[in-house]
Amino acid sequence: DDRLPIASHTMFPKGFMFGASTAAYQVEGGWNADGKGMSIWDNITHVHPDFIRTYQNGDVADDSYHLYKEDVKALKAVGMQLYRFSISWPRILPNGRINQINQPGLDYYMNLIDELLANDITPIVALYHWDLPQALEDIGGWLNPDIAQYFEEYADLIFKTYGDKVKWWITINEAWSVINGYGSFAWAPALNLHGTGDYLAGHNLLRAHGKAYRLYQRKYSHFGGKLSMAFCGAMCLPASDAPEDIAAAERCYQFSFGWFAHPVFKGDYPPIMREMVDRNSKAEGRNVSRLPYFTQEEINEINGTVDWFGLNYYTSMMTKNGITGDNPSTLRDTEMIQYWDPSWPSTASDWVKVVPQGIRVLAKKVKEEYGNPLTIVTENGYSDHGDRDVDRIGYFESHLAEIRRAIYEDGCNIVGIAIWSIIDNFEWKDGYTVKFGIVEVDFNSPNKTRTLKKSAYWFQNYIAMHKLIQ
Ligand code: PNW
Repeated sequence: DDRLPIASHTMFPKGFMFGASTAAYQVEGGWNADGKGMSIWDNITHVHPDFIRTYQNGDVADDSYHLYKEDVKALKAVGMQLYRFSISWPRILPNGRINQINQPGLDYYMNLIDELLANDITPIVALYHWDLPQALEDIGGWLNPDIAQYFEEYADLIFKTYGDKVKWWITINEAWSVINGYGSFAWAPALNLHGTGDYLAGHNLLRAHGKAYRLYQRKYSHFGGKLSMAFCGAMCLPASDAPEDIAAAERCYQFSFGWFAHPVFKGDYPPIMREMVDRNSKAEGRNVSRLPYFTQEEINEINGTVDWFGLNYYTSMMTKNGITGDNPSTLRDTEMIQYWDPSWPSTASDWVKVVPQGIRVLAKKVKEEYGNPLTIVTENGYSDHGDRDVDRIGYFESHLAEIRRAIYEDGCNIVGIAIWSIIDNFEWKDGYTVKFGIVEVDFNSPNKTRTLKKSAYWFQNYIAMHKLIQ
């Protein structure tokens, strides 16, 4: 068995892949270069600079639009085997629709992919990491049912252009984060339609994903690629052994990871979600549930549309039974109260506490819920203010240890990890002051100089040791 441990459980199985992630808006810059259109992040940061705590934006960022070869050099220097990046929809289709194609945008990603392949680095490509064309937001964005077809047409162009070179695809990165842009002020477009807009956006995200998956099956299956979504949430740990807290943690899981994973693996929303939102909607005097229904045709289209599980994990939350949150809201519908255990170390991100054991609990849950799917950890990382890189090493070492336990002791089918992130980048509302990179970027220098941190050298050794023994 070539998956047997090589040198005890301190090492990963043979063939385990190490890599790193980024996202277009967070690294590329070139916000209006060569015919790129506006995204909702260009728009919100320009119209409302105070939306970002530091009044910064992604106009230039790491300038990866011009310096992508430097990124590939950094990946290569560390020994990374995977690079997960995203394509900016408005860089390819400036108004979101297929009637106008921006050739320099297509060329940019072709050059990046070729550079990766020339360096033996496997690309994992996300079609959507939050930077919706503003022109589509102007007609409702993810609230508009037509977006599923716009997304399908965009996906068609991307699969056609890069399908022979890219075998690992993610349609939507973190639908659960995207919906928070509609249900809160957390991210663009910051509509704050809590308990309504979030469910509508989620519904159309799932419809869009289903259409893109079926399209690939119909037209591009000869390329042999594998499609996924990247799923996220904070892992929900029961606050006590009391059955009502265990049930609350289960609801929490189903209202985050389950919201999107259950439909794509099993055809429809988790039954508990259906039940709670329908019940609350009725109690509010609504004749239409705030959680939309799929037609039978949509269920058929969405059911069974992931070939692998993209698992994003940063942190966990203690969860107990109780009612809190705006009325209406997904939090209130879930009937839970959450808090951080005071013993969990903090990071520079207010929502990330260091809870390595959570990733093992999550991986086991994924195995049990969805039949042990092929899994890649598509994000995992630690933030600081440029001052705690040694703690970043501790974070990775402890999480990798839990992933090994998930593999060897729980039998989870995890075959790789792409950490967040290879380089410091634009951390959304936290601007550039919160840093996730294992490579430092000097944002004040004209050529955005990249310098390996200690954590990058740690990974370099770690990966080199695996290559040596394997
Ligand atoms: C990720 N959660 O978002 C994003 O994909 C990245 O773009 C981002 O830079 C990274 O986190 C660090 O912030 C997440 O609640 C948002 O568990 C929320 C959660 C997880 C990931």
